Amino acid sequence: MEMEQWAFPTRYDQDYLPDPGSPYWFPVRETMDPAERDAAVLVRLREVMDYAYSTSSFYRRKWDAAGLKPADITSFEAFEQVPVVTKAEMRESQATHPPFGDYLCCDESEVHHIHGTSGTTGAPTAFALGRRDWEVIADNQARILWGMGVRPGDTVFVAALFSLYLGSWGAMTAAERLRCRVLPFGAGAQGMTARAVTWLARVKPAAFYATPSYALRLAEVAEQEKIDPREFGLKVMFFSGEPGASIPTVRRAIEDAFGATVIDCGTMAEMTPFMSASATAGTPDGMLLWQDIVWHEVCDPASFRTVPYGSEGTPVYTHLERTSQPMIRLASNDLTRWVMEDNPCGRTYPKLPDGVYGRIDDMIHIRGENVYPTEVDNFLRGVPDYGGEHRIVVRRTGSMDEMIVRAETTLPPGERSGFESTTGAGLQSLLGVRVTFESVDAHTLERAEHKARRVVDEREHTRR
Ligand code: 8LQ
Repeated sequence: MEMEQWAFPTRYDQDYLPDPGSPYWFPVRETMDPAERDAAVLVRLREVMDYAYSTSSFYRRKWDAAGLKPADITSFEAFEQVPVVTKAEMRESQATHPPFGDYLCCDESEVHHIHGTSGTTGAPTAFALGRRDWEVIADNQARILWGMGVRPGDTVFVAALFSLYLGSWGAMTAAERLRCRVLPFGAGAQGMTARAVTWLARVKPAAFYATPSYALRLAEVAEQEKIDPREFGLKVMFFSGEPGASIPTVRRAIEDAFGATVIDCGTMAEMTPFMSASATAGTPDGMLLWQDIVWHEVCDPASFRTVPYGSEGTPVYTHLERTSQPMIRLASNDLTRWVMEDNPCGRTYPKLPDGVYGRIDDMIHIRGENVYPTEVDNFLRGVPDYGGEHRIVVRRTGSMDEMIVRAETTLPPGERSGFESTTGAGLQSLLGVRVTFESVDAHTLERAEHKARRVVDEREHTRR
């Protein structure tokens, strides 16, 4: 079967646009028999590995040590033996081969954008994006935006940080390729959220991109400004960067506030085109894995072999088109569950029905139980009189670990005892651990302008 513009190295026709009536950008690729698609991907995996092996000492060293050659990859079973790449290895490679590491597979003169981790601790990692790669990224993400229902001529409002963060730039370049009007508004500067409200009300864009936390923040500020966010007239809101768009109560809160379709997307900045995991207009829940753009595996976190559909594991990602810093089996350290079922939109991709629910490192281990911070978020958002923000504090008192959930409420101080006892008891039965629940006034906990950080684990300090 002929797949549209399927080649490596990749170069897409920059003038191509689908038939206006088509829900698909590339109808064949998106709806083909998954087994046939996988067969094409397997050949591509060998090509990408061949390319990386011949252009980077990083991959050569790594695969030589594992005793494997690109030509050995004749099955997915063989591919699953390829050792994963970790963030620590990339940091190490960049320390010894600054600034891009010896996994840069193209000439430095080809680098078109530099982005990087915004991590406040430890050495930053630089992302080098090649000139041709940037064009291919734009094309792929335009294709995914098309799947979300965004169309040429639509105004796309980008309300995320324009800095090292790749999310905003990735959304912008995708919208440009789709022949949209982009409003690269940004976020994070003093007073900018109130101005975003004004601009949204004036411009009435069709589409909006941000982190889910920031969309909720924006809705609060709009309310303070006496503007109903539904008046913005948004059609599609797409999110990446953190869990939220697939957390049921968070998703509902955004849908209710803005009256728009909420779409979850996003893998990792290193994996740009990071939108390769994304919902669509016809399958708006969860995220589809667009396997012909990036190869997504969900793996056992110890063996890094794929788990069967229906099971939970950690995503491992492989670029199929990048020639600058191709990631081949990048370990995400996130958690998800994948399924293969008929998607209402007709795309034959596997799906993450609950999105990515968090990072393995962020899971709280307390008294033999594992607590996902997203479970707490989901629960609290469903509680009447919740004020919209909370913190989870874990500390050690004597020899016991203690978990304190501090949540905002809109109730006045004298009328909170019912709220406190029911919410505390509800949390305790949901999580299976003892919880000390406290309430605080609404609008007193700081809101995230980017990705929310709600867990304060004081035991980390005790250990050090
Ligand atoms: N992460 C990113 N997107 C997520 C999602 N939709 N659901 C749950 N967790 C998500 C530029 C893109 O937004 C990707 C991005 O945020 O890249 P970063 O900054 O490298 O952060 C990657 C991490 O964000 C992932 O590993 C997830 O934990 C989270």
